[in-house]
Amino acid sequence: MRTDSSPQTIFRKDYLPPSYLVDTVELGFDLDPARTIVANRVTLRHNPLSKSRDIVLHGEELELVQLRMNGKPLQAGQYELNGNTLTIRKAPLAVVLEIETLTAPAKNTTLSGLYVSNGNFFTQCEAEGFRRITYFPDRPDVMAKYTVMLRADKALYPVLLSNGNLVEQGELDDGRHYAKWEDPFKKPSYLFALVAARLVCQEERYTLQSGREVLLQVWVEEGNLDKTDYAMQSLKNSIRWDEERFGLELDLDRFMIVAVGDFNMGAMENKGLNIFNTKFVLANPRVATDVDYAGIEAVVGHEYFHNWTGNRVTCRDWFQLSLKEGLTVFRDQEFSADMIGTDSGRAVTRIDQVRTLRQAQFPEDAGPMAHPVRPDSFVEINNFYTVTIYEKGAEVVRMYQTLVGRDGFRKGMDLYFARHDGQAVECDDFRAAMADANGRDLSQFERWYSQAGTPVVRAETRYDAAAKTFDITLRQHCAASADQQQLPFHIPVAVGLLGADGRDLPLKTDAQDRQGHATVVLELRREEQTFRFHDIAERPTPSILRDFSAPVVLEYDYSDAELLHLFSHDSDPVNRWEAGQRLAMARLLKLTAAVAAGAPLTLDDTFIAAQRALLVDDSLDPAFRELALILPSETIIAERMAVVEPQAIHTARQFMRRTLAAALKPELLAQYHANQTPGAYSPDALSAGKRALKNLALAYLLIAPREAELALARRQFAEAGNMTDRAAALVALIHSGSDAGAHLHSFYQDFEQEALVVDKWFAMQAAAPGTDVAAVRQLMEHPAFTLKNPNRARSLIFNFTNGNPSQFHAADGSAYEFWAEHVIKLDALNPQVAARLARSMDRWRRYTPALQAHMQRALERVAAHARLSNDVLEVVSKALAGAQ
Ligand code: B3K
Ligand code: ZN
Repeated sequence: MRTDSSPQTIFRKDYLPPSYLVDTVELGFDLDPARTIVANRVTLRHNPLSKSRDIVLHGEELELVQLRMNGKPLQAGQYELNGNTLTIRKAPLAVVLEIETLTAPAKNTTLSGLYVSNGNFFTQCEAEGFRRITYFPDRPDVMAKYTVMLRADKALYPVLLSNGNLVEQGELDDGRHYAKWEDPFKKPSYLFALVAARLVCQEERYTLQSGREVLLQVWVEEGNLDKTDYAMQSLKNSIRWDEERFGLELDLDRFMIVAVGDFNMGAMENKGLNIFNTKFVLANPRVATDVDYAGIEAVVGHEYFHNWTGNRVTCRDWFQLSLKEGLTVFRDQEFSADMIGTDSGRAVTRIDQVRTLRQAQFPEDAGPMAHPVRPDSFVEINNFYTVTIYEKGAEVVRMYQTLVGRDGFRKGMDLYFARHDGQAVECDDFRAAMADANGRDLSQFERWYSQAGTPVVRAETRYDAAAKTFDITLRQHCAASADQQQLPFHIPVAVGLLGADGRDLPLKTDAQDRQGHATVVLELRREEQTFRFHDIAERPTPSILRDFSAPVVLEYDYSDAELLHLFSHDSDPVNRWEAGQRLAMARLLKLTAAVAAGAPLTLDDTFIAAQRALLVDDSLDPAFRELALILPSETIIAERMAVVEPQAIHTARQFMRRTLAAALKPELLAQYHANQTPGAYSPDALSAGKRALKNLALAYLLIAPREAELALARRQFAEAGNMTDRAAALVALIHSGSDAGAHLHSFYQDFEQEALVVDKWFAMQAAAPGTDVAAVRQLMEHPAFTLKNPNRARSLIFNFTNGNPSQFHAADGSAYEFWAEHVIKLDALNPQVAARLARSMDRWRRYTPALQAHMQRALERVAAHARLSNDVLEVVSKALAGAQ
C-alpha cells in the first residue's frame, strides 16, 4: 500500500547501472504459513560501471531480524531503512551480507512474493516480488547464482521444489525435512521460485536431439492427475520445436511445471520451475474446451520458450519488457501455427491474432494507458504487462521476419544469442542483431519501439489501361500523443492483385527481386510513397496488407463488389476473412445509426448471399468458415464510432444475427449435422474447427428457436462427450432465454468439484445479454463465489464489465457503481487484479455525455478512496487526466 500520496513515476532515461553486482545468493527458508524465516547470504562486489559505493537493497512487507556485513552485525546507524529501500552507504568493494527476515505468507493476498494457496506455498517474483521475500537488489540486470535450502513440515509439505537441480534432501527433527537446490545458471531475482506443497506429478524421461536425457514433470494436486497429459505433450512438442526451428536446446537436466489455483496471470517462466495457473495446465475432454486445449499448448510453449528468450538473455530494465515478451509471444504463435501444420490452419491462428489486436490492443493504444512497445515511464510496472507489450510486441517481431524472411530471421536470432547469452540487454540489441545478421538498415524500424499509437495507412490506386500499370499510393499517419510528435514508421505492406477470375496476377514491380510472385512486400518508409506494378492487363482488385503484415489500420475505399470478389476468391485467407469483416462492419455501422435514429432496419440480400456461399463452401476449412461468419464484436464496432452507444450497437448486431439466422436456417442446420465429430474426443485443429462451426450454427439456430432447435441444443447438452460441446449448448440455451435455469443447475451439480468449470459457469452467465448488474450481484452471493481467487473474480466480474457491454453500460450508471465498489474491494486484497478491473473504464470519454457523466463519477469515487495501491491509482488517474 502507498504510504505517501504521490506515487513516483520511473523514467527509462534515468537508468543507472547497479552499484553492486551479486555473484552468489544462498537462501534458507524455514517455511511456516504464519511466520517464515528467510536467511539470505549474498556476496556482492562493486560494479566498475557505477560511481556509487552505496549498496541499495529493495524490501517490502518484511520484518528485518538481523543484518550482518562481512561477518559483523550492522547497527541501526550503519544502514538506512527508508520505506522500501535499505541502503548501506560507502560499502567496501567486496561484501558478504547475511540478512534474516520474517514474512507471513498466509496473510499475503497479493499473490506476489511468497504466498499460500490451498495450504501450499508458492512464489511469484516477476516483476518485483522477490523483494517481498528478502532484501535484495531486485532488478533484472543483477544476475546471480542461487543455492536454496528449503525446510518444512514433511507431512504437510512433502514436495519441496526450487530452480535448477536437487542436490541434497533429508530428514530433520520434529517431522520436518529439507531439500537443497542449486541453479547452475546465473539469473535475475525475478526468475527465482519455490514450491512447498502436497502435490503429485506426471513425469517422463525425454531424450533431446543431442541424445541427452532430461526429466520432465508436471505437478498438480492429487485429484488432478487425470488432467496432465496435454500439458506434458505440449511441453515435449515445445522442446522439439525449439530445437528444430531455432536450434535451441533445453539447458537443464530437469524441467518442472507446477499448477496452482490462485495465480495473478497465466503462468511464469521461473528457471526450470515454471509455475502455472491451473487454467493453463489442467485438461481432459470432460472439463476442458478446445479453446482451453489451445491455450495450454500456447502457454506451455510460451513459458518454455522464455528459457532462452527471457532467461538466458534477459532484460536490462523493465522498460525492455517487450524484448522478452513480444519475442516469446511471437515464438509461441509460430509454435502453435507449426503444430497445426497446414496453411489454412496457420491462417486461422493469424486471424485470431488480428482479432485480439483489434479487440484489445488498438483500443489500448488509443486510450489513456497508451504506451510505446518500449515505454518511457511507468508508475507501477505490473500495469505494463499489457497487450501492447505482448501482442503488439509480437507484431513488431513478426515484421522483422516479414522484412528479412524466415532464414534471415533465424540468422538474426543466432547472432542475438551469440552476442548476448548470459546478459541483460535492451530492445535495441535485438534490432541490431536482426540488422547486422542480414546487412539491413533497420534504424527507422526503431520507431515501432518508441512511438505509441496505431498507424493508419491510407491506400489509393490508379490503373492506366494504356500503359498497363497499376499504382498503389500509400500514405501513413499516426495520431500524435500528448508528449510525442510521430515520425513515419517503416511498414511492410504485403500486397497481391486479383484478376477478374479471382486468381492472383503475377507481379512485376520496379524492384528487381521477387518478380512474378503472387504477393510482394512493399516497404513504406516515408509519409507517402507510390509503388508501380507493370504488365497488368486488366484493372485488378488489390489485396492489401496480406497476412496482416503490419499492426496498422488500413483504409481503402473498397466498393462492395471488390469486397465480395475478395471474400470469394482472395488466395490470402487473412484478407479473405478481412473482406467479410469490412462488408459486415459497413452494414453494422449503418444499422447502429438506424437504431439510434429509430429508423427501420434492413439487411441486403447480397450480403446474405455472400455469407451463405461461404457457409456451405466445403472446400474451406471449417475453422476458417467459423471465423469468417463471426461478426465484428460490439467492442470492435464501438471503436469505429465517434460517440459510442452500446445499446444501439447491441441491437444492431443482434438484428444482423437474427436476420442471417432466419435467412440461412436450412444451411445452418445442414452444417450443424455435417460437422459432428463422433468418436473419441481429440483437440486437433480439424476436429476443433468442426466443433467451432457446428456450435456457431447452433448458436444461430437458437436465436429465435422453435421446439426443434431447442431440442437440438438440449440433446447436445445432455449427450455431449466433451466440454466444448456441452458448454456451447449451454451458452446457446442461455442466450435463447429458454429454460436455461434448469440446465445451469444441472451443469453446476455435475461440475461443482471442478474449479475451472465453475469459473466457466460464472463466466457464461456474466456475459449473457440478459444478465444485468442486479443478476451479477446475486451471483456474487453464490457460495462458490470469492473475490480472493483471481480466476473466480475474473470469471464473473471481468466477463461482465468487459464481455457484456450493453449491460455494463446500462443507462442509469448502476453497473459503474458496481465496478467502483469492486475495484476498491479487490484493491484491498490484490492490487494487480484490481488494476486490471480498473482498466474496464479506459475508453470512458468515447461514450454518450450521459454515460460519461456516470463513468466520471465512478472513476472519481475510486480515485478519492483513501487507501489505494499505486497500481489502481495509476490507472484511474491516467483515465481521469487523459484527453482521449
Ligand atoms: N512473465 C510472466 C508475467 C509476469 C507478470 C507479472 N505481473 C508470464 C509470461 O509472460 O510468461
Ligand atoms: Zn511471457
